[in-house]
Amino acid sequence: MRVVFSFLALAFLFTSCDDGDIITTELDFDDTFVATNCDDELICYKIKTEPSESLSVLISTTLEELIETTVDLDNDLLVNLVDFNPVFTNNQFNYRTYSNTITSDIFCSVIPPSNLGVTNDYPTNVTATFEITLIEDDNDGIPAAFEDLNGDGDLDNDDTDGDGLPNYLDADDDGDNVLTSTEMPNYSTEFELTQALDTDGDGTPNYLDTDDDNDGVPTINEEGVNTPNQNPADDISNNTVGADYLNVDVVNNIVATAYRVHTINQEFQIKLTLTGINLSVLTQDVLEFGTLTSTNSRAVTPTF
Ligand SMILES: [Ca+2]
Ligand SMILES: [Ca+2]
Ligand SMILES: [Ca+2]
Ligand SMILES: [Ca+2]
Repeated sequence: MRVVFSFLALAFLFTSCDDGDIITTELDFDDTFVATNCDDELICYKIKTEPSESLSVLISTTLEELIETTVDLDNDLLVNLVDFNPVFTNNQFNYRTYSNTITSDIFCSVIPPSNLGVTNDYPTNVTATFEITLIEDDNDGIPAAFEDLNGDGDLDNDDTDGDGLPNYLDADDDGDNVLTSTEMPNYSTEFELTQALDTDGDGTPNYLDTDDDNDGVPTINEEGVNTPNQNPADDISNNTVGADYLNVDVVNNIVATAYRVHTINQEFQIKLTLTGINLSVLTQDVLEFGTLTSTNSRAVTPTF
């Protein structure tokens, strides 16, 4: 329903009349857009068929510059967007119609396709305003809401192992070098904390328990079989029982010296609004161009 509403809203934006102007243009583009680096610039565009039309705007930036992050001043394991609201002026905007079917390769191709059959081309200069949001998650199988251990609604102040990574970004919440996803085999979309594995039955689920088998040797030190590789899950003396950190009868104690590398997934939501549109066929000068979602990841290793 939300998408349908957006379509209608966009169509209305371009079909309203003023002072008797006859507006024949009706746009019903999707509310997402595509962005491609083109030389030193970024082209943001959207295309449709039946009829073939395109909207495009060329902006003096790159996708990498838009989503650039910088290390947090208070915690070098965290990052922040350099600019969450960049504005660019004097960008070339084109609304085009075509007689032939078009594909995305009409933009920024070394050899543009021939016979596009452009029937109308409406160019103008616009101001492009971005609103960028960065959402990070450890994708460890524990929904972020359950990583708010003290229930105060603030995800940043829950850090079970004290390594500087709050639990919702920490793929190894208890800091025992066994990934939370490995310690949570019972994960389901209907997640309940009571489903969490608790091998030693001490009331603390494995993913928050630093001695999972309660044998007195911290899980992070149970790396006696292989050369320590910051992964106790692959140290198995008895295949029947499983990894030594879950085997109360194996108590190899190799003192750990490092945390494992942590991967943090990133989702950048990039919303673009164009203003200052000055086209004879349109009366409005503002266009909610749409939203682009870009994903990435980063790796950090907390100080041991
Ligand atoms: Ca942590
Ligand atoms: Ca976590
Ligand atoms: Ca554990
Ligand atoms: Ca053990």
